Amino acid sequence: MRERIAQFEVERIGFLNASGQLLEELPDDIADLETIKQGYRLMVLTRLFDARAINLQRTGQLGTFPSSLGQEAVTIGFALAMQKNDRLLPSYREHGALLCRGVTLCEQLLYWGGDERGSDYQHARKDFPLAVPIATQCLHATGVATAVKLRGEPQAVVTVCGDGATSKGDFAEALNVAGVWQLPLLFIVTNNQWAISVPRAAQSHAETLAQKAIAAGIASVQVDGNDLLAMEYASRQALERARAGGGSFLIEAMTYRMGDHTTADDARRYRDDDEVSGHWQADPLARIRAYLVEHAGWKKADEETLQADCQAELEQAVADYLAVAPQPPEAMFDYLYAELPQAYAAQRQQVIDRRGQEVADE
Ligand SMILES: Cc1ncc(C[n+]2csc(CCOP(=O)(O)OP(=O)(O)O)c2C)c(N)n1
Ligand SMILES: [Mg+2]
Repeated sequence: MRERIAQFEVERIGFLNASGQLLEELPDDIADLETIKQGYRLMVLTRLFDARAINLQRTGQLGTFPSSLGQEAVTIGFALAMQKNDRLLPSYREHGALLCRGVTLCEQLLYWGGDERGSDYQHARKDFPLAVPIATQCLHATGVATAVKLRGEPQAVVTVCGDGATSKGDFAEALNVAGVWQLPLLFIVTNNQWAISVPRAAQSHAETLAQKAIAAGIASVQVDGNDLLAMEYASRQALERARAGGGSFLIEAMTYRMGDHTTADDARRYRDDDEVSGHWQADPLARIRAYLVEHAGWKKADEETLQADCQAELEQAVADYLAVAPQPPEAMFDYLYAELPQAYAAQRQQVIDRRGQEVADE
């Protein structure tokens, strides 16, 4: 006997072509124009922030920084779809989502400047700090989603990781438990085609990354991640479903990392300029701006005002960041434990004593 016992397919969602024109009629419950304008503003601010952060790093005023250039529609699209009390467990390239959640530019600069106070978000108290260890946040998110579910809370949880992260055990384990326990959890896989110097094709032989959810019994879709409308829409549907008890969901967001991996990388050593410049034709900002021009009467003057406002907001944040007095060296012991273990307490005291000695020697 031989019969088909299961069948799977992966759909792709996109509403706008690369020039911002509609590919099909929009669904009735597409985001309203005010939400899209808010999203566009955050995209502009994020792009300016990105460039400024790199300048600060190059002039010794910030630590290593990972650019999100080209990925703004992914990160802002899903964040726009979240409700205030949903919880976010981000990776390190989610500057735009953090902004949307109410994390300030100054807090983000503090974090990338090596100051732990930047992770103590004043407005997004229940969101998690960035996770730099790859894919670990996916497992943390299953814990948070389990707590939400056990408490019977009506919220959903979102976690974000990259294409490279999907090769890690943590990712597979998180998907598995999210499926078994039907957790209210949305996985956003930002497929920006690169994991530092490892291209997507060398990462997995699977045709899509969305299909990795299928084995865990989780619904998934591939979305044009450079289309803000599609990202917001697909994320909102997945979150509504999760909040209503429908279980987890995975979105593979197709985009491209336009910049270096971080300020410590030089991507010209492993990829062609031609490949990168070709992707500018799918620039998510130009695309949604074209949509607003056509459907929301967005004018040159609106654009100029927006750019000037964002620039002023950014410069104020940079000034605030640079005015924060650095913490003393012993602060490095202060943010991991509620009560410092004896061994570390002794080391902390040594740091203080040594500094006292240095001051005395001067
Ligand atoms: C556990 C762990 N292993 C290795 C690294 C080093 N590392 C930093 S970023 C990165 C690549 C991640 O690629 P991807 O998941 O595609 O995310 P992207 O950087 O493209 O956003 C690696 C291997 C790390 N941070 N954590
Ligand atoms: Mg990647």
